[in-house]
Order: sequence, then C-alpha cells, then structure tokens
Amino acid sequence: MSEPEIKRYDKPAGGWDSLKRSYQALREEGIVGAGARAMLRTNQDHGFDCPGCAWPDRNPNSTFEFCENGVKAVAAEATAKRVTRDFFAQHTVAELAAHDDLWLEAQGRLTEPMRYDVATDHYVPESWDEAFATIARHLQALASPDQAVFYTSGRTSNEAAFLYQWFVREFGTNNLPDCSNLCHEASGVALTEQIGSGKGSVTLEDFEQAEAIFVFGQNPGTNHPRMLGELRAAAKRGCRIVVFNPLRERGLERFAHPQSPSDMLLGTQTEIASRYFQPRIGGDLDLLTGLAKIVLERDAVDRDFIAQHCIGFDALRDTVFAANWADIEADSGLSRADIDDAARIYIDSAATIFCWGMGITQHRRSVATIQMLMNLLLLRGNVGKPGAGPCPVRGHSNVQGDRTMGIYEKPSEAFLDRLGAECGFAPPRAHGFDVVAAIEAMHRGEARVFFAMGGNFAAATPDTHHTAEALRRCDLTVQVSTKLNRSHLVHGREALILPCLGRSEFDEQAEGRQAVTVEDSMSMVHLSAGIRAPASEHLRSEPAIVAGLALATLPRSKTPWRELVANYDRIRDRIARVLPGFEDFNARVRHPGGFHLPHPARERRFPTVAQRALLIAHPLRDGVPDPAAPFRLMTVRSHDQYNTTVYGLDDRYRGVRGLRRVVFIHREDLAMLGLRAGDLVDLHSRWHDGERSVSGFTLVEYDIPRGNLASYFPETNPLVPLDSVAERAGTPTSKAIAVRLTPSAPGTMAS
Ligand SMILES: Nc1nc2c(c(=O)[nH]1)N[C@H]1C(S)=C(S)[C@@H](COP(=O)(O)OP(=O)(O)OC[C@H]3O[C@@H](n4cnc5c(=O)[nH]c(N)nc54)[C@H](O)[C@@H]3O)O[C@H]1N2
Ligand SMILES: Nc1nc2c(c(=O)[nH]1)N[C@H]1C(S)=C(S)[C@@H](COP(=O)(O)OP(=O)(O)OC[C@H]3O[C@@H](n4cnc5c(=O)[nH]c(N)nc54)[C@H](O)[C@@H]3O)O[C@H]1N2
Ligand SMILES: [Mo]
Repeated sequence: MSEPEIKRYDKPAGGWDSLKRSYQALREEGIVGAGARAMLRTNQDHGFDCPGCAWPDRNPNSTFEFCENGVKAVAAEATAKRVTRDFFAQHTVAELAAHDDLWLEAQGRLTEPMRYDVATDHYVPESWDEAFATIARHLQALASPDQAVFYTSGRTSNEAAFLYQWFVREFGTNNLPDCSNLCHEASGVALTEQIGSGKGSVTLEDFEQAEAIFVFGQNPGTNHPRMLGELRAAAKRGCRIVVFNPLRERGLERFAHPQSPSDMLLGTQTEIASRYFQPRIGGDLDLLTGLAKIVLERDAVDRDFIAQHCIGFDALRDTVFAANWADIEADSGLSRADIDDAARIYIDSAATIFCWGMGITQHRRSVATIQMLMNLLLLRGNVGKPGAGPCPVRGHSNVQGDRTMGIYEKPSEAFLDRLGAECGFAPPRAHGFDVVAAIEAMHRGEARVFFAMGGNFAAATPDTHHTAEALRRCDLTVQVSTKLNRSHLVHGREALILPCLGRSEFDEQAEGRQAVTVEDSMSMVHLSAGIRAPASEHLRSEPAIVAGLALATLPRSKTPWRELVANYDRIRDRIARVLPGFEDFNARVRHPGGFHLPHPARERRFPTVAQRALLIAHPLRDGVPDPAAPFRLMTVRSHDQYNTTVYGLDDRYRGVRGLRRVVFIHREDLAMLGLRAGDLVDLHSRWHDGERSVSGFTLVEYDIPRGNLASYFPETNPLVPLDSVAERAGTPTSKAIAVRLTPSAPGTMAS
C-alpha cells in the first residue's frame, strides 16, 4: 500500500501508468494468467459484458478494447481469494464492521449462503432451501406485500431483472427501488416528459459525425474510460469538445491511448477539450440559460424543426430573456464572455451531442437542468439527425436494461397490462417506494423485509446513520452478493447472505449452459456469457435465486419458475411478448453485436401527451446561501473505486496517493480559514433537522472554484440529509451539500 502523498500528476490520462495499474490489480487478486485471458474476452462477441460501466462497445466481434477500470472490475470478480465459512467463524460481525470498505472488498468472493446468528454475532452456514424457507416465512407473515422492499443494483442481467420484477409483482407489490433512484433518475424524469423517452438517443456512429460534443458534469477518464477513445477520435478529426466541470479532470484534458502504438512508444497524446470551463457546483442551469439567451438573441434556432416538432417556444423564450446576466454570471461562476465563447461553438456546429453525468443529476434542480440541456438541443434541431442528440451516460453496466425490464417503482399502466396478460396474474397498481421512500418506510417500521439483488444499499445511500437505523429495524434483510460489503454488517434482526455467480462465470442450468443479455447506455442489447468456472460450487445464478424464492414464497403460483430457469430462452420469449422492441428477441440477440432498441426521437417522433417535443421553461431562482454553511460540497468517485467498492487508496489523476479521507479546496479558501494543506478538518452539513458531521479529512489545495469543495463517497454519505433530494426525481443531492469546516480535534488521525 502506498504512503499518503499529495503530488500533482502531470501526465495525460491513460498511458503506461494505466497499464501498470491494471497489471497490479490482476497481481493483487492472484490471477495474472487467468485474469488476463478473461480480460481478452470482455465485451467480445463470445465473452461476457464488462461488469464495469454502461459505455457501449465498438466492434464487439473484432478489436479488444483495453480499459484500466474495466480490468479492475473484472479482476475484483475473478479474484482468487475466497470468503468461506471459516472466515465467518473467525470474525464476529462487530469485528468485521470495524474494518474499512477496502479491507472488506479485499477478502474475496463469497462462497455459500450464510445466516446471521444473533446469539454468537457470527454468520453461520445455511442451505439454500433453508434460506428460501426463511425468506418465504417472513414474506408470508407480512400484513401486506407492501411491507417488503426489493432493491436492485444495475449489474443484474435482463433475464434476472425480468424474472425478479415478475416475482415481486406476483407477490403483490411495486416496491422496486433501484440504484437509478440514486443516479440518473432525473434524466429519465426530464426526458420522458419532454421527448417521450427517458433514454439517450445517440449511438457511437453519432460520435463519428458530431461537429461538437459538450460534456457536462461527467468524469469519463475514471468512470467511462472507453469513452475517451471516442473523444480522442472526435478531437483528432476536428470535432470541438467543450467541457463544463468545476474540476479539471485529466481525462477530459489529454489522453494517451494505451492501445495506440504511437501514443505508447512515442509519447504522443491527444488534447481532448477544445474549451474547458469551470463553473461553480450547481451553476449549470444558469450557464445553460446564458447559452440559450445567446442562441435566441442571435436567432440561431432551427425554425422549421421547432414549428414542426416542438411546443412551448414562446414561454421558454420569455423566461430565458427574463433572466439577467448579473445573476447568470454570479451563480454559474462563468463570465458572459466565456458563455459567449461556448455559445459560438454551439451555434457554429451543425450537429452537437450533449453528454452528462452525476454532476448534473445529483442536484436539487437536476430535472430542470436536464430539461434546459434538452431545450438547447431542441432549439437547434439537434435530435433525430446524424451526429446529434442527448447522451446521459449511464453508470452500472445494465442499469438501463433493468429499467427496460420493469425494475421501477412507478411502472406505467401499459406495462402492467401487458405483464399481467402475458404472465397470468393481476399486477398491483399502486406505485411503490423509491430508495429514499424505502429508507423512510423501514425507519418508521412500515417496511419490515428488505431484499437486495446486488449492490451495497447501506453504503451507497445517503444519511448513513439514519439508513443504518432503518435497516436494523427490519425483521429480515437479505443480500444477494458476490463480495463482502457493508450491507452484510448493517442488517435486520435476521439476515441472510446469498452468494451469486458473477458475469464472468459459467451459468449451468438444467438444460445446459446459459447466456444472459444486457442493454448499454446507447440501447444496444447483446449477449453475455461467462467463460470461467464459478468461484464456488454453491453459487447460484440470480435467475435461479429468484426462482427458488418464488417457489418457496408462492406455493400456489401458476408460473413455471423451474422451466423458465432451466433455459433462459424461455424468459426471453416472455420478455419478447411483454416489451415492445424485443420482438423475436432470441433470434435477434444472437446476431453478432446484438440489436438496437428503437428510440422514437431518432425518427423525430416524440410520443409525449402532445405528440411533440416540449420546450419547458425553468426560471432561475435566487440561491440563498447559508452563512453558517458557506461551502458547497460535491461527493465524487476516486480513480480506484467502483461506487462503494474500494479497490485502492489512490486517485492518480488528481494526485492523491494512499488516502481517501481528503477534501479538495481552493487556495484562497484555505487562507481565509487560516488553515493549510495537510491540516485535518471535520465537515458539518447544515439542514433543517440539525447538523451532520464527519471527521478527520485531510485538506488538499486544488484547482476548484472558490466556495466549492470535493470529497469521495461513500465516506461522506453521513453528510447527505435523507430528505435533501432532487425535485420530482427524488435523487439525493450528493453533489450539493452545504457544509462548514472546523479543524479536527488534536490527536485525530488521518486515514
Ligand atoms: N471506475 C468506475 N467506473 C464507474 C463507476 C465507478 O465508481 N468507478 N461508477 C459507475 C456509475 S454507477 C456511474 S453513475 C458513473 C458515474 O460517472 P460520473 O458521472 O463521472 O460520476 P462522478 O465521479 O460522481 O463525477 C461527477 C463529475 O461531475 C463533476 N461535477 C460535480 N458537480 C458538478 C456540477 O454542479 N456541475 C458540473 N458541470 N459538474 C459537476 C465532478 O467534478 C465530476 O467530474 O460511472 C460508472 N462507472
Ligand atoms: N454520496 C454519493 N453517494 C452515491 C453516489 C455519489 O455520487 N455520491 N452515486 C450513486 C450512484 S450513481 C449509484 S449507481 C449508487 C450505487 O449503489 P449500488 O449499486 O447499491 O452499489 P455498488 O457499490 O455498485 O454495489 C457493489 C456491490 O454489489 C455486489 N455485486 C457486484 N457484482 C454483482 C453481481 O453481479 N450480482 C450481484 N447480485 N451482486 C453483485 C457486490 O457484493 C458489491 O459489494 O451509489 C450512489 N451513491
Ligand atoms: Mo450510478
């Protein structure tokens, strides 16, 4: 492990350091030979889909695309280390809970079902049948099915997700919160209302044709490294790339492609961003309003497109004109001249893509901001033509597919009608809990059973202490997992760990070896088949776990659970009959590269209530800064983590080594506070119900706007108040926490 050190990193993203770190990840997991082979089959036609991010694959049947963080994700799953019954016999849960997330992750793959034993505070082995019987007993004892909550993280395959929501709805509830509620929910809400589909409309071919690509609030160098390949190619052919990000993220500045011989041997690199703007955190609605003002003032709108396809133009124009430049400049932190430069690039481009990530979605006004992004695209007809359109860059590798399959607490009537008709039961109609509502319901004692299909609910969610109380009040918590994590240690009165197969592993069922399918961020659906022996003979696939659960819980069900799981083609046949766009699913998904789901906006069809695209006005509001909490904190990912999974303590591109409890701050803010880089501070967030605090964070002087701070999650999740959420989307405002800083008490240790 590296010694703590803060030192500016001057190299481009990618390059040799990226190869070195990948090799190190494989070595640490003890899998150099096998891991390397697994890598070569990731995102290939006859291999498995990378369990990392949702960025699509280019030429899935030809070149292998190297990605450092993809290697880390596969290595983490393919690790040679194992968590066995002996491990649990050696450690009480209290002992395990004292370890950090890095240590928990480093213990290896879970190997058999375990049950929490309150008498000894240990997890003890349990057979699958006993485990299913325990869950069934709890579910059947509930006064209402709505007292159970079924969470999903976004790695779950389409087949597992479809079967899971089927079981949950046949059981009788729509309580299907998912990681989307913490992630791109606002994109879905904004775009569905506006253009009639919650997904992005662009494809990789559009990246080849765009004249400009704008990237808002996203850090692809760390979180979607394969996107850098597209941005590099675009930059090389003269496409203008414009970035809006409070931090100068290295991957958006310059990139040396690890697969380019000249980049690697001659040390060449590509400048990515033609212009890099550093707005203040939360300043995007303001700067977008500024951009729209200039586009409208110069009459640089696509009149024909607006006349034919849009409604709401006059109201949008009036609202945008009503905003004044002084407010826009003050709140965005950008000058009118900067915004004018960006507007000029936008106006000069005949085809523009807007990409965005968590820097846009995890804010109070995220839906308004995304609608403003879409307004700007619509004003210039940048949708439904080559090289243009919205591109919300999704996180988990199948988070978009899970939603398509019906993992959603607010399903449409049309979906429920089709599901009920095909599957022969009457789905519940009342909407269910999203993540925040589920935590509130568990805390009140209203929800009593919590079941998680993957993920790490206890660490990924806001308000860590409150959420822990909520989980501890449950009668039963169940985690279907591949690796040990915090959610196994923060549990209900009874608790189960159900270990499952990972994507890289063979999935052997009654009728032979199975493949699953996933949908990437650009709506391509393709097959994924494991290529390695399972980490343990006791693991079950996620679909098989759902079937086991359903057979135990719903003894009178007419659903042929066993047959469905014996051969996943049968699940796909059902999907094909329930979901539009999946006709002939089994045949089409076997074409090399899979198939693309139709996106109406690509044909300039906008299936909203009005059958038009909506231009939606969002007036700026005065921010009222709280003098007692003058800083705005964003919680982001380091280069060595996958959400709550911590692979290492380094954040290479940001120059941090060997520690995670850091807070990035502007030099003048340090001076103002009378503090120095390296000092330890406590962070206190202010909210109507009081203050929340975390302690012992090392100050790091950084190029960040004044008044803004950045730190990593999950360490900072105790600061995020549960009811501080995005309007209409309910997403926790993890990028906009009002905080104050105080020096840590003497003797506090850096960590
Ligand atoms: N290796 C790796 N890959 C991942 C993940 C991972 O943890 N590790 N997570 C996956 C998941 S689930 C997701 S959702 C994605 C997340 O991918 P990203 O969306 O890139 O997520 P974050 O790391 O939260 O980075 C947010 C970015 O937005 C910027 N930002 C913050 N606030 C603002 C703001 O107000 N305005 C603007 N313009 N910018 C802002 C931050 O400086 C940062 O660059 O990545 C996925 N891929
Ligand atoms: N403060 C703050 N909080 C955030 C965010 C933020 O930016 N700031 N980002 C949010 C976002 S965008 C997201 S998506 C959420 C993520 O929230 P989650 O999806 O709940 O969390 P992960 O950390 O991705 O889950 C990791 C765990 O998943 C399990 N796992 C891995 N692979 C598999 C598999 O194939 N099957 C099963 N069953 N389990 C598997 C492993 O046991 C691992 O420990 O976090 C959110 N929380
Ligand atoms: Mo996410």
